[in-house]
Amino acid sequence: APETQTPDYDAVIVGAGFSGMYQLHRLRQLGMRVRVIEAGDDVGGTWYWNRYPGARVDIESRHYSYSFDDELQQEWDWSERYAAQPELLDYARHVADRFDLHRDITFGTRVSALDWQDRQHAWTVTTDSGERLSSRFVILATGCLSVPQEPTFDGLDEFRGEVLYTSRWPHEGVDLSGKRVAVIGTGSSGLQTITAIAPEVASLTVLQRTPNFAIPAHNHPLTDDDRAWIKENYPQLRGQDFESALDFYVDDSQVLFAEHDEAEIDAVLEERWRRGGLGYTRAFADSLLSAEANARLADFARAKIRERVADEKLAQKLMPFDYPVGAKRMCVDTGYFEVYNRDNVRLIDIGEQPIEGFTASGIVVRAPEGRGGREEIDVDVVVMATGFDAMTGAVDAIDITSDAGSLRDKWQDGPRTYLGLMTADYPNLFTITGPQSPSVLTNMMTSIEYHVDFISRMLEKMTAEGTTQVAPRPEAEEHWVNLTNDLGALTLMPKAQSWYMGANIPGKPQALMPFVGGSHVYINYCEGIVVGNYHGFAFGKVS
Ligand code: NA7
Repeated sequence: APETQTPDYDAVIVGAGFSGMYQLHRLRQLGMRVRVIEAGDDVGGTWYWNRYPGARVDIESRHYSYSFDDELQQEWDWSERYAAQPELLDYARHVADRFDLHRDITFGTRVSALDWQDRQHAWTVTTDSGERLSSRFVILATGCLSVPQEPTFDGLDEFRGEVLYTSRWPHEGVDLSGKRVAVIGTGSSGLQTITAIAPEVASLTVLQRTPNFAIPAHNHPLTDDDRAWIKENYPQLRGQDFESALDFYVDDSQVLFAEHDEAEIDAVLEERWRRGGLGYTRAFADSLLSAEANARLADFARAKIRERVADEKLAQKLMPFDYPVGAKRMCVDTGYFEVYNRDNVRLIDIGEQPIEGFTASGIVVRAPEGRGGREEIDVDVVVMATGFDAMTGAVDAIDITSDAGSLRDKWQDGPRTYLGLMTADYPNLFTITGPQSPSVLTNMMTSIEYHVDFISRMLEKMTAEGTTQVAPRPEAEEHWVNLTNDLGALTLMPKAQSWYMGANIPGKPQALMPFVGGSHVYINYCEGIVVGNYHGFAFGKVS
């Protein structure tokens, strides 16, 4: 083909979750020719795949929903304070119908490779169905928690029961009632699954590697009055979200721990606990900076576990001691700890009783201390709630190449980006909520909308100017990488073996992946860059 040929598309978007859907809508508004390629058979991303029992968003729906269209937010009724997965999937489908998105989405197809053609200023996009197409821009809307971690265990292949992953839950046909079930993993997915299934299964064995902090959700159905209030106040609520450190308003404290007198501290924490949810760590301005402040938050949360679990030894096992609150993703629960007061539920701390492997009929763990030998736990179903290759996993899953070589090689010691949006030497390639942006610490919806708008504004400017290529300048990227790492090092975040650090994936480089300076700071920084005529980005034209 002649080298001056116009690419097939102006933009290819990878993924039709909440990022890809909104990005498609925005680029259509600019009159661009867009194709979305989605691995699943429907829209919804996270909420398409993660259908396990009890799956629910842990940020209130009035924050965790699109703000970009007032009619959309006025017409949609949330049934609960925190929407459950089926309702979120319905919402995604509603948005797709409302904006007629389906016609530009290819479902059931994965992008396997992206190769930059420097002379044409276009990407060659290869899919797993063998299709090849060319596109001026590629936008990875592939999600931060979308590539499951599937740990291997000795003998797993021999196990004759069912193995289910929370992250790839079957669309139908699962009935756990009356079955003997084991759950491996006690992150958000594990906690939600355990809480939901405990009352219906015959027996539930929870295999816990690391206990988690969980803050009550205080979920409840919304009344008509609640909904009317939310709809009336959306303009103000959304405005507050975009100005908040977490991209959802939780009344961030501006007061340092040391500025409180002793009597106030418990009252402050009790008040945060009463409100519930992820705003707990915003109780002090320095909760994630001061070890002393953090220790107090941790003590308080542990005391709550003690109150909720009847057996003191069991409560002790459920308490996190080894890492700061917030340095691993906190969970938001609806009766999790109380589950352990049930007769049909057993906790196995795999620090004490490591998993030795599987047999045809169950899991083998080391026997409890003092007893020697091994113990076999017979189960019908094993649920793996073992997490994801976070932030970089979905980017690295695609073979991305340019004249500079492979992006996997460039990122082998950890991600290198400018603003979490682009990476030097790979022009016209964007990551929505990419590594080194604040996203996984924030309300994804707001973070997504900000990134989509940023990208769309940039492409609009390029179209107006007739430029065909953009990439970060290496020195701008270097600066951003250093800034992100330096900020991270000031916090308590590196003190946990977390997926934020890449620590959950064997062999993954250890680097704090999110930008921890707060979303409000990040947005202001990015807006400064826009005002500075996209400082740090270099634009070019096909010659
Ligand atoms: P998470 O938070 O990564 O949780 C995964 C859990 O699985 C966690 O408790 C892990 O223990 C455990 N795990 C992982 N691998 C193993 C092996 N090999 N053996 C035993 N236990 C293991 O994922 P989730 O899906 O729960 O939540 C992801 C995000 O979704 C969440 O943070 C919210 O943002 C929503 P570990 O802590 O690594 O010791």
